[in-house]
Amino acid sequence: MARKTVKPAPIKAKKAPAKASLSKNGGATRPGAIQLYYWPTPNGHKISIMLEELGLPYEMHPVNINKNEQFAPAFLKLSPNNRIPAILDPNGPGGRPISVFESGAILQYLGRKTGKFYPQDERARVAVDEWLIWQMGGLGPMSGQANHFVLYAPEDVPYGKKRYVEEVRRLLGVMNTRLGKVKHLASAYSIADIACYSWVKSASRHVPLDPFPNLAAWFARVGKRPAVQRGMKVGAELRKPN
Ligand SMILES: N[C@@H](CCC(=O)N[C@@H](CS)C(=O)NCC(=O)O)C(=O)O
Repeated sequence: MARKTVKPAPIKAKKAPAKASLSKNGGATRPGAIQLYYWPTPNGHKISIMLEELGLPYEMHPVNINKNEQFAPAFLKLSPNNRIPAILDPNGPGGRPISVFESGAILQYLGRKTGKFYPQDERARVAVDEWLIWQMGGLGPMSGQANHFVLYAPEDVPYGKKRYVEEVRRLLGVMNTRLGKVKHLASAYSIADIACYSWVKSASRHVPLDPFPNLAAWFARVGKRPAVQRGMKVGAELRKPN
């Protein structure tokens, strides 16, 4: 593992804004290290898993979304949608720095940069893109809404709970059917599997995986990968109460 957590974070919260600005290299302490702006959530885990899979040097900057740090002007320059994750790669195209927001775009960027987990063959790439976009537009947002209504909504909204939990169940069924035909979503292990893993884990809090044996087998198989285990642990300490 080539990760380092950089403290203090170069990001200041909305409520205590921002003399802080990001330097050209995003606050890198090691030359060339990818700067990961992150909180340990399912969307954050996609990128920590990918970086662990790639073995690239990276430095993690916590952006505490419980303290509104995602609204800090310095962070918005990297991630105008005020959401984690985002990365800054000091060695982007042409050897110049590049920042990327949106977890799907980050996975594709890192896949293209390294030639790993994102095949160049067009048919294989289309399959990866299909399941990646399926995760970005379906499994992620619907599981996020299910989490909201089941765990965090300030009032009990049975209709919201039912609507999103049932949609998550439907999506897990779609994945189960696919995984009855192929070992991984796009046949070979790819950024599509990386994108889905943390969201299936999250969804399994509301919808047990037992009725979906192909999905459960995939979840166990992917979860055994050492890089997935390391990626899921990145920043776990940040969640602990002070
Ligand atoms: N489509 C975005 C979604 C990112 C997202 O929703 N991130 C959450 C954490 S999982 C966040 O930053 N939430 C902060 C907020 O809601 O203000 C992506 O995939 O990068």
